[in-house]
Amino acid sequence: MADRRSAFLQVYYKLKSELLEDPSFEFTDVSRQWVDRMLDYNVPGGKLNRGLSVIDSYRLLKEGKELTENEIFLASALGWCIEWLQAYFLVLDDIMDNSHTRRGHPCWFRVPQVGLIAVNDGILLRNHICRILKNHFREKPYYVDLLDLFNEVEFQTASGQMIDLITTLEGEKDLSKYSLSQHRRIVQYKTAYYSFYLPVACALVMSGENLDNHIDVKNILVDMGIYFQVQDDYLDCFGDPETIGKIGTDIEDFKCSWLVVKALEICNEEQKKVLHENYGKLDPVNVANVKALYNELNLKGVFEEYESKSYEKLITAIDVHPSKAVQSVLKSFLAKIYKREK
Ligand code: DMA
Ligand code: MG
Ligand code: MG
Ligand code: MG
Repeated sequence: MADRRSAFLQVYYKLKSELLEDPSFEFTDVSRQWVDRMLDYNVPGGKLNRGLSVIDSYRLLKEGKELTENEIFLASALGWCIEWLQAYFLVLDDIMDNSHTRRGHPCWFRVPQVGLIAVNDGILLRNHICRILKNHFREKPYYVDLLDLFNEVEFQTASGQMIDLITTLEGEKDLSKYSLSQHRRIVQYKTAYYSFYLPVACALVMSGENLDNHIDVKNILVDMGIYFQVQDDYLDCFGDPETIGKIGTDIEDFKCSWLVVKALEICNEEQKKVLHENYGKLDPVNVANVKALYNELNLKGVFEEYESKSYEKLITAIDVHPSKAVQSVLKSFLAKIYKREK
């Protein structure tokens, strides 16, 4: 396990050094150092689940055939493209969500001297994906499919971020618009495609598969991604900041979180009033009132029930898939996130 991670990280250093010598730009020492530090700060410090999943999935799709060194390198490079995509979205997400910490450190835009330069760094991170794909996949018959896949998924994610943000708009703070279907729509787009579908889709494309023939796999992965974001919403309030590496802001930000949707669903009129009066305010007293209400409603218990139900549903859906290799890909993915605490 530690070995896989360090082999994967070696590929990160190779890709980074190529980007720092990109012939299309005349780097100075200062600009090269900026990008170097920006990448180390934002790209490799997460769980790396998405990136490593490309290699795992590719291996499972090859059904026991030994992978060549080159295949491992290419799958790793695609894995890193997803980690780069994630870094790009997170750098910008933390600005928009007014977050404080990420992966146990201050958010990039909170680092002295960075500030809103982080916006352009986000754009650079996004551009690096195309540079990496061009450097290593340009001659492959599936190059266009990869570019198309990344473009599609980026569009879906950015659109999800948009609806996540516009549902919280000031001046029309109205909790009655928050429903499970609205929540589902937001998280399907902002999280599920890039976090779950994309790693497996990369492995499928590399194996020469046509993605149009794998809509059933996509549907299961999207459901898994929705479950994953419900966990994220839960951990935002109930997780340990030391473990998850970030301090929750969903209550302050008036987010359409799974927790508030569930609270609205089961609360009485009096409790609803408490929610309306306290949700979406920066004052810690208001935040504490919302959390007290969540405890009163036993949202932990409601979540645990949702968690085991989702798990069973996903396993049932996976078990009817005709391919054993695809089943293992999906089950290994699910095992990584079931009952996660970070
Ligand atoms: C994040 O949703 C989605 C993307 C595309 C980064 P979020 O704001 O709930 O994520 P986090 O809790 O990590 O800030
Ligand atoms: Mg956020
Ligand atoms: Mg967000
Ligand atoms: Mg969150």
